[in-house]
Amino acid sequence: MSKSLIQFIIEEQRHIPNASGDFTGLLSDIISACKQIAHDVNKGALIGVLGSAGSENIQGETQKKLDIITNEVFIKANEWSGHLAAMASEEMDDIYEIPKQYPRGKYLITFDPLDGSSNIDVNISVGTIFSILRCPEGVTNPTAADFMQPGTKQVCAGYALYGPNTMMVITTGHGVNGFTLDRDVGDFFLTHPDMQIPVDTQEFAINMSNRRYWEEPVQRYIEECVKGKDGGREKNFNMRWVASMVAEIHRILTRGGIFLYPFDNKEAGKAGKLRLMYEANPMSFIVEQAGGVCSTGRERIMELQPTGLHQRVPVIMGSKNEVERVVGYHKGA
Ligand code: AHM
Ligand code: MG
Repeated sequence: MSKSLIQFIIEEQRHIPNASGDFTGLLSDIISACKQIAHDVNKGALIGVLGSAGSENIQGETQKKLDIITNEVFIKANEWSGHLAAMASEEMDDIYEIPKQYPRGKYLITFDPLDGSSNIDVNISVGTIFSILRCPEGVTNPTAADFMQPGTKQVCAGYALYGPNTMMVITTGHGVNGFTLDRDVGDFFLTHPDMQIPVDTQEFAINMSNRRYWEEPVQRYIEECVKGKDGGREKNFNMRWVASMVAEIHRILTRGGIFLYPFDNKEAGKAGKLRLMYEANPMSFIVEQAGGVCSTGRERIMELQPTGLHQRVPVIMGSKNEVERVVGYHKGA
């Protein structure tokens, strides 16, 4: 039988001097949350969780019932055990302080409890994304400012994908490993060791309906992909758009590809759609660890100094040679 996710993490932590077991405990709570979310997503209409909640989040997006339920599940699974000092979620305006009755720990977590939730009512894959940071030394009552750490400071990042199989894919900075949930046993087992993104690809993912809002370098790149061999490229391209970043990045980790949610001028003051702390940074950590490249077009995503919990950034990530080509176009190559 292959390794369980917890066995894998414990063995990985043995190589870290003075590891206290806190991190393993935290991962175990995250796994419990993802198993519960997998259950709720899987039952869907049977337990009455589909549809809109009739509220909006801080970003003005309509919340689904499951956005709220899964946010609550994630918090309840993680607040009690003393591993976290605070949490921040895409679905909450401010940081979540650990309630006074529980001990506070040395980690911070940011998460998107149900990414791609516009897909939930149509029974298409969704996911949970998380990123773990260290709480700054000596801080016992963290504020949002303590979360403003660049992606290079992440201790761990991962996602759960609720698709035909439920999977968890994680990195702690030593490669990327994928685990599949065996529902009969109730545990995740290593099924996709050392995931690697091929450097070349013939598959791109972008929401083409935003085309008129993109900047020139992205217009040029996508135009070339669409024209393929008839437009100056050496190969033809295929396109995919699930509208679930987790599913999209999982496909890229599995068979390569380039994913773009680039800068657009659709709405003043927004630099694209995806959020640095909940989506761009954790996915960048995973993609880079699998040999991919992640950029805004102008900077490496993980080197950005965050300025706000819900900050949006342009995202271009995936197979190295294609991402580097788009970055080159931004430099005027
Ligand atoms: P969400 O966190 O509100 O679900 O939004 C993020 C999702 C990503 O998973 C996906 O890549 C993107 O939004 C899809 O956007 P669009 O609706 O433009 O296709
Ligand atoms: Mg999201």
